[in-house]
Amino acid sequence: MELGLDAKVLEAYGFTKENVKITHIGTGLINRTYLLSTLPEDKKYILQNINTSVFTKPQAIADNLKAIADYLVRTYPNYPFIKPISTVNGEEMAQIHNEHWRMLPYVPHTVSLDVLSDPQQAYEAAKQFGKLSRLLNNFDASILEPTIPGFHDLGLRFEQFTLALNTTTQNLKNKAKPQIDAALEHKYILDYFKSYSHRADFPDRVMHHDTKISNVLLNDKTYEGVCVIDLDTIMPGKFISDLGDMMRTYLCAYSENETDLNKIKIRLPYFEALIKGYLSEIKAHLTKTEKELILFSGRYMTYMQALRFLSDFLNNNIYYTTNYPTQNLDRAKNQFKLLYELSLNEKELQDIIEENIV
Ligand code: GN1
Ligand code: MG
Repeated sequence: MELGLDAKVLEAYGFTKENVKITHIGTGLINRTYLLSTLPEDKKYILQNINTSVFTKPQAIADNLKAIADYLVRTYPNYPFIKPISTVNGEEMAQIHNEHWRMLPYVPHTVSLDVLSDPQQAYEAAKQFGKLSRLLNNFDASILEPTIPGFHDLGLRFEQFTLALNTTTQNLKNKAKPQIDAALEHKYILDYFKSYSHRADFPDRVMHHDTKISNVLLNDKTYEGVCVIDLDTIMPGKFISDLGDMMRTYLCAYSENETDLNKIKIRLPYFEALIKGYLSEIKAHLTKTEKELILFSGRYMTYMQALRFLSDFLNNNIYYTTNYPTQNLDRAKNQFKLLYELSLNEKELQDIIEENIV
């Protein structure tokens, strides 16, 4: 069948290929996502194939989402938490020929953006991620199972980079020489994090772990935030993950795929909006240590993503989807440039934080 989608997947959810129209949507690098529209009445659903070489424990995703959904239904019943729709047999996922599929409700009158074109969008998105963490502030994060163990553990990512460096070819090493040097020079970011990680007021929280703008649904007319999506990596983590990944992905007008490094600049109004939106939800719950690490969160996540892209390049592009052989190296260059811009603007950024933290 077209689009690599077996008819049995549709049958698991009570559809046939005659009564639905399927289109490939989304820009994720990991899972495959489809929009399914029923014929003739045009009800919409999201159908996703879970990449089980990345998410090796799809059951953990299902269990986490169930635990959180049950909690939110009890505590904040009006919150639109996007939980999977069961198969006709009452299962949380459909397993077809070793592939895992799930179906999600389609939220009408919403849009998901790939790029931000107005600081207000940063405000709304950050508010949504902050809201999710606020609503889950009293939820026991330890009952969730990490769906990707060590996902945002910079120590692990540095080890993986070292391993890639030790096992790659001389040719790839030569190509990536400046970025390898940059990776080693920035190791102080990891050391700085380690000096904080054992503090008592640096708790594990429920984090989304993938706060890119396309993972927030906005109202299609007012652009107000509605809810967050792409919930595979909701799991225990540190506060810096979500805020830091928003800095990494919202502050520059160009994405991690941009190869013209002159375009990699930081937009201060977006930073201000992001800080205001996030803190409007979560400020009252942040500890002293977390507040101290607000600006650092952007560095932490940008450095980690640079390491991840660089490692994948050295590993011959086995993880991220790429369109050309040096794309992961280009992405790493882009992220190191962003890291540089974060340092360059440190004073202005910290001033904005100080104004909004009181
Ligand atoms: C991956 O698949 P996608 O685009 O939602 C990755 C994130 C990276 C991102 C970089 C499970 O997310 O951690 O930040 O690519 N997700 C996983 O674009 O590795
Ligand atoms: Mg994702």
